[in-house]
Amino acid sequence: MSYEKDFLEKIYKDLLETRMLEEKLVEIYAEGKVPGHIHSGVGQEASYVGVLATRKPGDYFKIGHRVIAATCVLGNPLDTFFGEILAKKTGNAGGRGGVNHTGRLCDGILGMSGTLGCDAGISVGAAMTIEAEGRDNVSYFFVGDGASNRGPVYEAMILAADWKLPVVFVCIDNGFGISTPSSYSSPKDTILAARADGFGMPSVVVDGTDPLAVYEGATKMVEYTRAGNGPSVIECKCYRWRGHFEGDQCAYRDASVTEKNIAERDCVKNFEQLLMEQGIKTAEDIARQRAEFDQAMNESIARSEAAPEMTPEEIYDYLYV
Ligand SMILES: Cc1ncc(C[n+]2csc(CCOP(=O)(O)OP(=O)(O)O)c2C)c(N)n1
Ligand SMILES: [Mg+2]
Repeated sequence: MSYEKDFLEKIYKDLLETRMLEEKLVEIYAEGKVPGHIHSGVGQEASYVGVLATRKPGDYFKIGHRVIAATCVLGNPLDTFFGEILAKKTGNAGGRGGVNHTGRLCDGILGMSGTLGCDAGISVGAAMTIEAEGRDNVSYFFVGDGASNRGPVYEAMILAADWKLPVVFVCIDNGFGISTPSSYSSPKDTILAARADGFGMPSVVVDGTDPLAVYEGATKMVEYTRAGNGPSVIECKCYRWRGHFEGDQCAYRDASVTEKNIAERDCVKNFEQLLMEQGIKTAEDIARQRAEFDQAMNESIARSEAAPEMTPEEIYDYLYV
């Protein structure tokens, strides 16, 4: 497939900013600025950016606990993003939730449950809204290889299939659910894709480190679902570069495999190479773009650090109606 320059530049911007945000989270966590924890999604960005490039206004999204920077691709401003991570009133959830709670309804980002997999039903509910209102939107449900094995995901899949609802189930196989290799938890090479046929859903399996391969595979599924044919499955194969959490020693995996993935499957580095080969960007353009976004992030972090925390009295706000 050939692409317009503008499209490639947009993909690069989303890819680069997602990477830089995920790296920044690691940095500020190491500096002791984050009161909660983070799950770094460095290395997995193309899986999100490629799928999200198929979106239209009015679509709904359930992201997850990793690659939360993808919410910024969808419109989450830097100040609400960092405000939430730094537990400030300016955050998406007023600083109550931290890493897992960067939802923003005005952008269609439905937030998430810390109880993984349960949100699948919310994505189905959002799809019911789309259907009731007769829109050609879709509801994207991102789920990890580990959480893909949970019962609520299958209840959601069968309901979406029976009612032909516009849900796109996106399985992000980053190789691990905490310390359990995905090859150990699934009897087949794929996870949701292997099971999709049982629900009467089409599926694609893509190299989740190649944004254009993800986009091409995702486009087939999203077009099918958007056209009213019912749900579909996209499975992105990528690799979790860092530990499950910051501080995880990763004693359960072979460091040379991780190093090989970082050296050969770096979606940002490989895409920069492509853009330079095609004469779309020079090394100087890339350095400038990186420096500008780094400055924007640092300014947002400084504003967020200066923002107020909620008061003890406000802790109970929004708990009861
Ligand atoms: C129902 C439930 N069980 C266990 C956990 C604890 N937990 C948090 S992240 C995680 C790993 C999930 O693995 P995967 O779905 O592959 O996502 P990844 O962390 O690799 O992005 C687990 C088990 C949880 N949050 N919810
Ligand atoms: Mg995983």
